Amino acid sequence: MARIKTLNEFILDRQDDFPFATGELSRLLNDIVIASKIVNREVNKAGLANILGATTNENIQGETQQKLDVYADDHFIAAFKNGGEACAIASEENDDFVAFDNERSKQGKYVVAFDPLDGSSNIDVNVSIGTIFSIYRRKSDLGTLATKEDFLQKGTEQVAAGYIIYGSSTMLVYTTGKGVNGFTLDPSIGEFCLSHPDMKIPVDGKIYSMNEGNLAFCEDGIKDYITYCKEVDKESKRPYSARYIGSMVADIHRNLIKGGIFIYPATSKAKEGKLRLLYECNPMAFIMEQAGGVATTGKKRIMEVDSTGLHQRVPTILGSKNMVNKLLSKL
Ligand code: AHM
Ligand code: MG
Repeated sequence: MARIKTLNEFILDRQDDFPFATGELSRLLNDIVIASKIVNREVNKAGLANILGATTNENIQGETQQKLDVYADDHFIAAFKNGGEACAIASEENDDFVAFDNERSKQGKYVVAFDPLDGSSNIDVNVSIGTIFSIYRRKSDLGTLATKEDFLQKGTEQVAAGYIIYGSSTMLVYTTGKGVNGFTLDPSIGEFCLSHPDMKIPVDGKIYSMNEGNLAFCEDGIKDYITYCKEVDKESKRPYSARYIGSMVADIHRNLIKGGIFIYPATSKAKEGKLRLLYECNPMAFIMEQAGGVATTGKKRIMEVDSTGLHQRVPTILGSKNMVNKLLSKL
């Protein structure tokens, strides 16, 4: 029988993969794992516990927060605060970043930006959702309170990034810049186990993922590409399949495994698109590039976009190299 490798064993084996490795980053990842297991437990019983449905609060972007969003946010923040390896966090659910004001956390070398429950409008209908995280080394001095500048770094500065998908099974996928590895939660032992070593996105694919309801508001290059996806051409295996869950983590996870392109472009209604650079696009771009794919705004590499605000949005195109390059040729 093949020996199962747990995430903890994997991290110990690959300690040298962690930039500036002295164990803190591994412990930080472990904090994420703990919080994700708690969130997973709640997500799994969302229909049972009286936790479904919207709160009356709106977050900074005017979206109604779901109770599970708040629950997930609280648990991830608590894990980071108690862990002591992060000096501050920024999340989709908080207008401003939160700097931890205790002596241990102030010595933390890292800041974490995260979306606690992405795709949360899908919670009520039992569709896959996810957590996305991005880790940076702080810029401010150790021992002081973290500052906003600690977060406003380019995606190229990320030291680790990943996502957890709460799907038909729960998986953690992450990178520290040495490839991408995926772990599936075995509920019987409560451990993430290595199930998808060294993930690579196929160079080509047959899936395009976009909210085509917005197509009328997109620039011509995007419209041309979507027309191209639907054209019949046996040699290039078109028409492609349209697959759009509306949960970024699930759409990207599928395309990462099967090959495909994910597009959330700028529209005349949303000039910068919808997705957030800091805690949605940069971490997914890091994973995509580490898996051999491409991540661009259409104009430049996502990870080279200057970071100007915690909730900054950017047009997002991610996926198989040949598909993204084809789209870029039309812009
Ligand atoms: P959220 O962070 O508020 O959940 O929004 C992000 C989600 C992504 O998961 C998904 O790709 C996108 O919004 C879907 O948006 P739309 O409904 O406009 O297609
Ligand atoms: Mg989100």
